[in-house]
Amino acid sequence: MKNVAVAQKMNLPWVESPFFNDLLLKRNLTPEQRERVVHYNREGFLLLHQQVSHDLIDRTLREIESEYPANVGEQPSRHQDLWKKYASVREIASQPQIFDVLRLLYEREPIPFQTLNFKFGTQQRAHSDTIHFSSVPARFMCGVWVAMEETNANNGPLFYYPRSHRQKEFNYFDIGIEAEENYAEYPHYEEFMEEFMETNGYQRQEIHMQKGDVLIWSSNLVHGGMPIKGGNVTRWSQVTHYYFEGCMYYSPRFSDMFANNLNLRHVVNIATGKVIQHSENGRPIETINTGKFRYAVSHNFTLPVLLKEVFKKVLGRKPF
Ligand SMILES: O=C(O)CCC(=O)C(=O)O
Ligand SMILES: [Fe+2]
Repeated sequence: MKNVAVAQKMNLPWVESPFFNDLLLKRNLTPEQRERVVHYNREGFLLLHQQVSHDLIDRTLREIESEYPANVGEQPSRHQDLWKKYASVREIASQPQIFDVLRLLYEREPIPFQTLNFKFGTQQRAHSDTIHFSSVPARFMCGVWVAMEETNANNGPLFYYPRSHRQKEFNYFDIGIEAEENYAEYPHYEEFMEEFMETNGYQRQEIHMQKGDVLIWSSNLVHGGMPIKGGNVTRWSQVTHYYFEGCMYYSPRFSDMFANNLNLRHVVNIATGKVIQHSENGRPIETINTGKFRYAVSHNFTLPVLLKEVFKKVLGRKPF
């Protein structure tokens, strides 16, 4: 007789598992929890109304206001990791009720590791966050986007392609682009993603949210920001990116997967301030930081990787 428990055990979040329906039968969930996991599994995102208090949002806006100069021409399009400076940004990234939903979805401890604050719509083109933040095992990552004011057709609301998370996680190798050290290649990736979505039957959906609403998207859901139509209209928002414990965390954009050069990230848990240890199947993984890249030093032999980096540094070119 086949061993179902073993057959269905995969190194994936259960909400992303091909055995999701069977796994669901084994969970003892409330009707609301059930509805949430089913929706997340099928669509790749979850909209939660009124999750973050308006009081906290207003406090955050007051705190970060000085980061945005009055002269519109000098406005930074986004502020990364303001959590290091402002307790309120940290608080938005560490909301217990959101942690609970993430624990339900991923059944691992969430690790908020990056914040982005926006005053205006980003008008970002279609992408999946996995190109920036991936994990081993895969898909233990998600985005949590908090509306700090209403979004509408004018101020560049979010869009996503429902169910696109089920696609494979495209990396640069898949689409014939070399791993990079800057953003030069990134527009090619975005062009590919948009083209792929449009020619494979995915329908772009725009989402309008109220202040305090939260959108959780799965790591591989393709999304972006709509064009701003209303002139100088604001779209205050904060997104926090989360990993989950017990993984290796890397950036596919800077990695050469097949030469075992995973560009590992330096992950700090925003909620605790602690540096996160990379691990593989429960075993801690040590890392080497070459100044430019952080490599895994595991049970595998990684000297060639290191030598290659040294060569590159000394010669200013690749040795082979
Ligand atoms: O806020 C937006 O328009 C998009 C943000 C986004 O794609 C992200 O932070 O991953
Ligand atoms: Fe994104």
